[in-house]
Amino acid sequence: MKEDIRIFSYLPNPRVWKSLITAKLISVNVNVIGDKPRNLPEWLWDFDARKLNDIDFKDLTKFKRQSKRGFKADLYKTDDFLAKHPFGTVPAGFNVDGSVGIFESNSIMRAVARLSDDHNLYGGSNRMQQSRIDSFLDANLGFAREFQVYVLELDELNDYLYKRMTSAYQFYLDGIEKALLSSAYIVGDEITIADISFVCDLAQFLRERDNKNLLREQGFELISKNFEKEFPLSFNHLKKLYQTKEFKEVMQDYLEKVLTLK
Ligand SMILES: N[C@@H](CCC(=O)N[C@@H](CS)C(=O)NCC(=O)O)C(=O)O
Repeated sequence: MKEDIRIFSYLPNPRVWKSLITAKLISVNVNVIGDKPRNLPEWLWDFDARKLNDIDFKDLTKFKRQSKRGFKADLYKTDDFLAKHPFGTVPAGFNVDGSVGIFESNSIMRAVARLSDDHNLYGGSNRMQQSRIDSFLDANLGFAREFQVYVLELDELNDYLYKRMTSAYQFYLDGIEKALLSSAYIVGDEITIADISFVCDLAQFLRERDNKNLLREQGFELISKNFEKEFPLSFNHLKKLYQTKEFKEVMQDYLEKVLTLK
């Protein structure tokens, strides 16, 4: 397969789906390399990422790094990986020869979108439209970072975290709901990467619903309990996009358990 962009990550990962859906819509080739989350501590994090064997582990102690977010075990990241990815996170994107690292899932998605000229997924040649798309991507990251912390602390929640997450959720979806009042898509009348990022991040958040009992045991309700009624335009938008071919092929049945899709 011709490779336009390489991504190393744990899999499956909704943050990687942003790039995969974008790539499908514009026929760009994204090569994804990775493994289950629990196996990534047994991988060498690098452009040429590979699974380590027993001998490697002894040789590679110099690459052993304390994990920072979302992993408990130590991780093996090469110096070159950290030069290309200074925050040391996955998904980790690379250009074809590995000389440029692209991090943050929204930015990797933008890099994929930029690889094709004849489409409007990233605003075409309209720079103001591109900037408006960027605005939504930044808003998305604010929401996504908040729920990353929430999900990682889900079995040891406290009032402060719960309130922060509730307010980030309300803030983000209020904005999306308003945007969808005046246009069919988040930015304008055609799909853009702002919609793709919205679907992947919101879908990941809605899997909060898998943890209803865990929340109850700690005296909390699902934050997304009334999502469908409270944010009907966002719900319909999510549902419509999730059911289109390119999204379905990548996301498969990710939302079937937590949303009524009829
Ligand atoms: N906002 C980032 C989040 C990336 C992130 O935080 N990745 C974590 C795993 S969820 C990571 O790679 N941690 C590496 C470490 O702990 O050293 C994105 O969208 O790409």
